[in-house]
Amino acid sequence: MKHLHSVCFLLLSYTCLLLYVAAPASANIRGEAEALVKWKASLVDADGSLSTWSMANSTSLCNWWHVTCDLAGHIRQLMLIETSLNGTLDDFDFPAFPHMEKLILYDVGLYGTIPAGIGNLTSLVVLDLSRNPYLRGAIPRSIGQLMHLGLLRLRYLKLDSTLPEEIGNLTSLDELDLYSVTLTGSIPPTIGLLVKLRKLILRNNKLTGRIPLEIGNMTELQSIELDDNHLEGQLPGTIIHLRKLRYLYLSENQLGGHIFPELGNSSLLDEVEIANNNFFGVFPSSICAGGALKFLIAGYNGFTGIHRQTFKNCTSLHSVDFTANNIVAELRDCFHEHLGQLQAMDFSENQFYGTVLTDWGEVFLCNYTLLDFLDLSNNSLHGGLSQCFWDMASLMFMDLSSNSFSGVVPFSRTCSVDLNYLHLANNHFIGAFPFGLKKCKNLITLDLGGNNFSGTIPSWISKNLPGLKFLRLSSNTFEGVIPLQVLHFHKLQLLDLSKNKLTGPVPDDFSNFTGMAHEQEQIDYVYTGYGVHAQQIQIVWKNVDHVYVMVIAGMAGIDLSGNFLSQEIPHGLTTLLGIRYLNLSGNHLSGRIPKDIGNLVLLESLDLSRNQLSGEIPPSFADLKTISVLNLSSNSLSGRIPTGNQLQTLVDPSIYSNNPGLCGFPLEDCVNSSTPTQTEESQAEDREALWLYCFVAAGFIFGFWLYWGMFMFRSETWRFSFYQYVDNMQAMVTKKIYSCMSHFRVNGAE
Ligand SMILES: *[C@@H]1O[C@H](CO)[C@@H](O)[C@H](O)[C@H]1NC(C)=O
Ligand SMILES: *[C@@H]1O[C@H](CO)[C@@H](O)[C@H](O)[C@H]1NC(C)=O
Ligand SMILES: *[C@@H]1O[C@H](CO)[C@@H](O)[C@H](O)[C@H]1NC(C)=O
Ligand SMILES: *[C@@H]1O[C@H](CO)[C@@H](O)[C@H](O)[C@H]1NC(C)=O
Ligand SMILES: *[C@@H]1O[C@H](CO)[C@@H](O)[C@H](O)[C@H]1NC(C)=O
Ligand SMILES: *[C@@H]1O[C@H](CO)[C@@H](O)[C@H](O)[C@H]1NC(C)=O
Ligand SMILES: *[C@@H]1O[C@H](CO)[C@@H](O)[C@H](O)[C@H]1NC(C)=O
Ligand SMILES: *[C@@H]1O[C@H](CO)[C@@H](O)[C@H](O)[C@H]1NC(C)=O
Ligand SMILES: *[C@@H]1O[C@H](CO)[C@@H](O)[C@H](O)[C@H]1NC(C)=O
Ligand SMILES: *[C@@H]1O[C@H](CO)[C@@H](O)[C@H](O)[C@H]1NC(C)=O
Ligand SMILES: *[C@@H]1O[C@H](CO)[C@@H](O)[C@H](O)[C@H]1NC(C)=O
Ligand SMILES: CC(=O)N[C@H]1CO[C@H](CO)[C@@H](O)[C@@H]1O
Repeated sequence: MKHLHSVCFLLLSYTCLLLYVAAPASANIRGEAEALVKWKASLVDADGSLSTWSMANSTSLCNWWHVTCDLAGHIRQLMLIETSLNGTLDDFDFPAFPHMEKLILYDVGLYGTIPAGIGNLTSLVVLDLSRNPYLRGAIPRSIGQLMHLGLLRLRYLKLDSTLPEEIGNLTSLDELDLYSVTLTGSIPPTIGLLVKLRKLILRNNKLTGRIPLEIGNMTELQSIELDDNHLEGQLPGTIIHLRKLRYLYLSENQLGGHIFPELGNSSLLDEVEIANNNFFGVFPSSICAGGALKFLIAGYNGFTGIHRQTFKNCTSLHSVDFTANNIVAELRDCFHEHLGQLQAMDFSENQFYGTVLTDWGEVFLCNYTLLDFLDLSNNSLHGGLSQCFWDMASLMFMDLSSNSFSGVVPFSRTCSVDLNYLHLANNHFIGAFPFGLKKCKNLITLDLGGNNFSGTIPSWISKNLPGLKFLRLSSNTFEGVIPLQVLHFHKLQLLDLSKNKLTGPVPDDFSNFTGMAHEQEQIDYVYTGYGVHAQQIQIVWKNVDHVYVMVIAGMAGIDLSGNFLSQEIPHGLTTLLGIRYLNLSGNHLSGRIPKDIGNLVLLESLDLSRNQLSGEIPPSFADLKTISVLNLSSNSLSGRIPTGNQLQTLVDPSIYSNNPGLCGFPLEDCVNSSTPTQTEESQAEDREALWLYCFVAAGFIFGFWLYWGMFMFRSETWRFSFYQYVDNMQAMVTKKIYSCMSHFRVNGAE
């Protein structure tokens, strides 16, 4: 009996316990269903993605779309991706979901703010509200209550708020990703409490102030992405405690100071990007001490030197970019040992000096057989170019412009099949057009300008370099005629042969010269393993000599100025409807300006000055509707300057000066307006006057006869004859008017 009692008691207690646990559980589950249905009611749900959410279905909550339950039937995950709900979170009853571990509302059309109630999701491990660009306002402080949160991802919102210091309460956080959410203010020092954080992504915001020292406490950090903010001050020294750091992205801020040598100690350091800041001093010696560094991007800073040992141990380095610093250093000192993996090297716009040959004549750069991008432009390097450059099998882009390289470009029987871009401009190279280029069949850009190349332009260039789009040979001493074959380049967009000693006529069959025949819509980016670069080429455009960066499509033009070219301007030029500039100034061109020049409607800059052109300026000039720089001075042009909307804006008379026969705006008025070169306006006026004149005369004669004839011929027969006569008369006068008008029209069209 006693035993029975005990068993009964036990059973009873167990049932009670079950009831106690189960009853509230089902009540909670019903509450979760109600909460979802209530939120759904506040949304538009245009695409029906929530159609299963209904109280009629509340018993099968775990089968509702986008919902996942735990074993007890509570909602563990709510995951909506790329739907259009068009609503807010205001009616989301957060306390109803104490078991929710994952809330993902990615690109669902939310607007409004993130409610403070979100802090009630105390079991939450993953929170992602990315790509709801109309979600505004603060990150609620209550976010700090999410003690279990491992991932907080809010990308591409427009919060316009600060990062609350309560962020430091999220001590379980593994990844904090607030990429492009318009964060303002500074990074709170409490961030240092996130000692488990591996990824810190605050890229592309408006953060100000310094990087807090406390960052050094986050010893699990592998990735720091703070690029594209307004951060300032020095890099905190504590960062060297981050022994697991692999990726350090700090580009595009206003950070300054020195880079400390210990940064390279991390044996895992893989990528360092610190471009576009104000870092200065000598770049430390040991950036590769860890041995794993692959990318070092440090352009657009104020570094003044580079340590001899900087690239020692950089055996994994792929890309190094120090463009636009102030580095004074001997180039080959920095690379006294073979770093075998290097693919991209950009040391442009510094003051690197020395030769690219070693003391004993052995080349060092060519040992980088994987190199595909080499930019050493705008430094102080000198010496000859080694033949081995042509053997660098991966080379795709090489820019040695604006140095003091000299000598003959060496001959070679080979050329990298990948070589697309070759810039040797503004050096002291001599000799004939480099014969070695004959093998560089895939060149797109060739710039040999500003050297001392001489001899003729070879006729093989268009056949051997069929893909060429940009050819610049200006400011050399090339002589002889322009070979007809130059017009066989069917992709050429830019032809600059200016400032040489070329003679003879401008070749004139442009039928295969199709690269300039229509507007170019493609932007020519340089794609390398290291990244995408904008094409750059030096051109004289609108009287300004500058480096044109092709970030907009459609640059095309011809510059043959400053040679000894003679004969007429070929009419074929007027078929090049894509060109935006044409410069033929400073030659011996004679004859008339082609009458269809107005076809070149994209022309913005036209210079025909300092030639022997004669005749009138063709009226089609008025069709040059985008012309903004024009120069026709110092020719023998005559007659009235045409008028047209765009031409009226060119008010500087000097652009027509030194043409004794020219008149009209902006020069003096033409004295004799009856010359055949009168403007259309005055022609129209004259025509109107003539019409009037002719009609008055006709009316007078007609009326005279009608009136006086009535009196003269009274008898019926006579009267009949008279009206017949009047009819004839009328026909005759009309004929006269027409012949008078057509005579005028012929004159006017001339
Ligand atoms: C209930 O849910 C099931 C599956 O989720 C669905 O097929 C059904 O249409 C729903 N019923 C109602 C009334 O929404
Ligand atoms: C979302 O709803 C608001 C107001 O209810 C409306 O003004 C807006 O046009 C809607 N947006 C879309 C994308 O449907
Ligand atoms: C949460 O963060 C605030 C501000 O940093 C701090 O005052 C508070 O003590 C923290 N609470 C907990 C529980 O850590
Ligand atoms: C965190 O960093 C600060 C500043 O670097 C330091 O003073 C503090 O001792 C660190 N705290 C911990 C717990 O390591
Ligand atoms: C860190 O780097 C510095 C300077 O390069 C060096 O002196 C030091 O020994 C390194 N520390 C460790 C622990 O490797
Ligand atoms: C290069 O590596 C060696 C061996 O790991 C090390 O002793 C030396 O300090 C490193 N030098 C630099 C400049 O990083
Ligand atoms: C470059 O490579 C050649 C042969 O491959 C080798 O003899 C020479 O020592 C290397 N030069 C340097 C500076 O590594
Ligand atoms: C060379 O670099 C200097 C300094 O960065 C710059 O001012 C100049 O424009 C550059 N010249 C060329 C041709 O790029
Ligand atoms: C070209 O050669 C002439 C004569 O030798 C010299 O005066 C001139 O400086 C050289 N120009 C260049 C760009 O090297
Ligand atoms: C145009 O190209 C075709 C085919 O390459 C060639 O036969 C023809 O001679 C060229 N015409 C001119 C004027 O260059
Ligand atoms: C045409 O070329 C000459 C140099 O040959 C230059 O001085 C002039 O500025 C250029 N004209 C225009 C409009 O760019
Ligand atoms: C039940 C519950 O935890 N409610 C809390 C939800 O969040 C708001 C704002 O943080 C608190 O005020 C409530 O107490």
